[in-house]
Amino acid sequence: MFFSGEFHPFRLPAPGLWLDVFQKIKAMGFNGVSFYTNWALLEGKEGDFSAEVSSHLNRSLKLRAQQISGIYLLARPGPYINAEVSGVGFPGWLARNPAALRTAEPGYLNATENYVSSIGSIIAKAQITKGGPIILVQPENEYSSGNPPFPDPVYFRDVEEQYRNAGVEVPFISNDNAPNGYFYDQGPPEWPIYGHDSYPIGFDDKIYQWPADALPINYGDLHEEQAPDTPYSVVECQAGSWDPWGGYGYNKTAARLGPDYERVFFKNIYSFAASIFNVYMGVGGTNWGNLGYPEGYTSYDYGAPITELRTVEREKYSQLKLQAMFLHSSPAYLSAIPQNNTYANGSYTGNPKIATTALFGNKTNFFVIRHAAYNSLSTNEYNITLLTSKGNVSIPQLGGSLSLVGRDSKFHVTSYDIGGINMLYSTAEIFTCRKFSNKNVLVVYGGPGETHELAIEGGAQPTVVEGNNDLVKFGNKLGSTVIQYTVDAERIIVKLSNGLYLYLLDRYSAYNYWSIDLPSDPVSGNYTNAESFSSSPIVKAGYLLRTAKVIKDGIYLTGDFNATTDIEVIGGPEQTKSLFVNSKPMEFSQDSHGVIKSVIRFAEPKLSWPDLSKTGWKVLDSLPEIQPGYNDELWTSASLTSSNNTERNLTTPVSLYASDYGYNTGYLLYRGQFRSNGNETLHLETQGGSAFGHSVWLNETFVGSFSGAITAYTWNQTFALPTQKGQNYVITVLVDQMGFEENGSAGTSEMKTPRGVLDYSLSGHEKSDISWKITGNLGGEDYRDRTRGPLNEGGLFAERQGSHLPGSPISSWKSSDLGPMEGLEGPGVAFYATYFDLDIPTGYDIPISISFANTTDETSSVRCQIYVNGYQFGKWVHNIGPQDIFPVPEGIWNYHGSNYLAVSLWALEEGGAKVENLELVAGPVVQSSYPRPIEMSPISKWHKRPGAY
Ligand code: IPT
Repeated sequence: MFFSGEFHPFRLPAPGLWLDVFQKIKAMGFNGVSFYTNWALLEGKEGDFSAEVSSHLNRSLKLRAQQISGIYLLARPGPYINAEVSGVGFPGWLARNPAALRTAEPGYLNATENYVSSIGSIIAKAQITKGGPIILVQPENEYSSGNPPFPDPVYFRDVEEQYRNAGVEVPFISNDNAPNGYFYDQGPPEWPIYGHDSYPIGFDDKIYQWPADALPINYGDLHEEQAPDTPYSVVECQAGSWDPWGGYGYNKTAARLGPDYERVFFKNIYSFAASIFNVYMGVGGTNWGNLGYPEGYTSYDYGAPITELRTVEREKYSQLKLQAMFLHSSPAYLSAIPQNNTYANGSYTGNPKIATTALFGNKTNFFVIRHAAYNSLSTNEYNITLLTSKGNVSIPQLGGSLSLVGRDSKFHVTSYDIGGINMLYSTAEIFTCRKFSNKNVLVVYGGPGETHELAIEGGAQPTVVEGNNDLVKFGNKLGSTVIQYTVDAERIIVKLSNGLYLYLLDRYSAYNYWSIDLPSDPVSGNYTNAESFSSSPIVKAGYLLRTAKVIKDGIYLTGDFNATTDIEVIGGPEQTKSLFVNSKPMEFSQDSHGVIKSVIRFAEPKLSWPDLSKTGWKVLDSLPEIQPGYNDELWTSASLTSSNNTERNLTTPVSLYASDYGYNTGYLLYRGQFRSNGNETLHLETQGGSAFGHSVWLNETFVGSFSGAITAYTWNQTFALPTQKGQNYVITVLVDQMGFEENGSAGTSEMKTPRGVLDYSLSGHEKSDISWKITGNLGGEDYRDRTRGPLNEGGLFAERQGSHLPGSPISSWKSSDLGPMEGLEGPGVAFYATYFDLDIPTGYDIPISISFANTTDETSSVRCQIYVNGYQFGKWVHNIGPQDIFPVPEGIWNYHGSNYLAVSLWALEEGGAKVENLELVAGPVVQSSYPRPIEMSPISKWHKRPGAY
């Protein structure tokens, strides 16, 4: 089984932290990671695949996934990826290509060729056949709807062909957006393994509800119809959601798609014998540097099991660990066959309120229990009759009944192997089990207060060695020791005379248990394999355990701790004499059951960092364009009288679509010159996507703004211009565009939807009376900053000058004590910058974010962008929100030296604007074994930019 989490390396541009993420995924019991690559970031200029970025990717993919973490990879390079990135991963220059996107039109396929062959050969070098971690490749993405000739096998074959030509030899997998069955009948080896998405409760965070029919109970049947000969593959199983501008924030998302969702919805998928299962997202990320799509803001936390801050504190991380570890511990699951589950309500229980679906193996059977009304909040009692190696057995045997409490779903198993001991059945869910040389250990869990029963074949004598005796009943039936107990917050440990230890936990205590594969055979490195698994220790710890190894008679563990934590090594090699945690020798004691006990002490780090109202700021006017005498000689003249853009017919004498001139990212500026007739009103139509905005000046006079609205992708506005007849004027328009649109339907070209000024009129004039110039980022597609890539900087004066880059000579700028907290008294754009040192203690993971929170004024129209050491790490649209706190990873921050923080502030209203509070805030602090300092991301420095205007 390939059990993986989706992670977008390009959303964490600090490769020094990728291994951290891989280890946290591996620690959940997963063995895989699925990742997209983003064409728009790799080929910002047509024909110019970025070598800088690619060498990075190449090195990082191979080393970090494979070497230490032992994670297999599914590569999803697109070229279409969706992924809530600008233009679905399509570079802006594609907007000038008239070919229909995602079709076999040569214009489109040729445009993709350079990217696909370049990324394809990077992937090829990192394939498992070449000793790398990549075992699967998904070409395209959700080729699931479109204009005729959709579904076009010729096109799909062409995309595959491109990857094969680049040397990709591992199997392909597809990703239908639902089980539509496209191309299922072709199948491997030439066609991909058929895979699909599952997003059962959608993306609308306004409601915390599970609609009545949202549990996809027919996926198993569809798989049988569609692709029975291929492994059942859910390439994206919803594990969170994007959140739109003005949304409710990711903590709500995480709650809505929380541990109860994982229990009910994921177990439903496992009941179909999933072989390839990828949760989307496994890890949150950041839409830094304008890489996001228009509907989304900077954070792409997604409410994922691992947060954008890389913490594992969400309960859904722990819950998912229980599930993944169970499957990891259950090789019998791999060959179990889903039964005819059409009539699940009442089956096995006779209780119509309970639905049971089954998977039968050679010996071991698996049963998934849920409420018939899957979203029921009530408690349903049941008794159940299950097929075991001793025939049908009615459970519980020792009286009473079982219960399903609220939104829950459970696995019951029968005839389950615990290292040579047959467990006849268990209604408690299995976390893991191991056979060590001196004992067998089974760790099970249940909901608080529930009654569970399990039966171990043979007549072994049970003894409660820890916990409340009164909660346990023993019996001897069916030639087995039957144990019934009530789940308590205090664990119960039962020892059987056959050497089996049962750890009976409640779900929440189970979250503290870990079992990490030992490194094994050097050929597979740390990849999961039977040998490493069967001997890997079971450890009770706390926040996170990362790695385990055994050297001679010592056990070496690494992990992260957020409190002083008791450690118990419950099972491991028999002859252990010493324990090391995070390389430190620990106090060592072993009880009569062979359990090693110790304690790791948490020491609060001393934290201090600068108060941003005291670092001393400098300020630059970032709108010199409205000053008299401003020279726009070096700007691009808007001179194209036609456009290849297929999404909108030109209604102006010359195109003003930004991408027609190679400006594909960030802020856009226009200057229109005209001679006045003394009585003008200007009508303007701009387009920038959800939450975009614009401001307009006549010479240095502000004439108005559009502050943005969630549903306003386009805006029409009329301005009375205070003109005098016969004078020459310049109209300056600043447009915040939010990225290119999506392109979900093949053969359409929505991605090309233009950005910037669409149309205008000036009363009493021909349109041609205005002559326009345009700029975006300096150089457009010949972008200057090869390190941070083509999207990071937009068209603000300060950005064109590179003033966001460290080393920028700010000493010549004006001083501003409070910087952005001083702000502007009228509309305009200011650019603030400050240098300060950080000295953060090593040995800890201390995520630092920039906070704009705690403002009293919720409505003022102000847009800020923040840049840390040159990387744009936040786009704050105060009047729309919801994001006020912007995480910046270590590695972008320099935790042990100088940092350069810059903030652009665009005040859109007459009264000006300021940031009330700007501070550095720490996320959850953990004492961490992850090697620090973190390797710095490439931080190229400011130098005077030739040709900057
Ligand atoms: C699925 C996309 O494949 C993925 O890239 C991402 O956009 C995700 O949606 C939503 O976050 S498409 C699925 C909604 C059918």
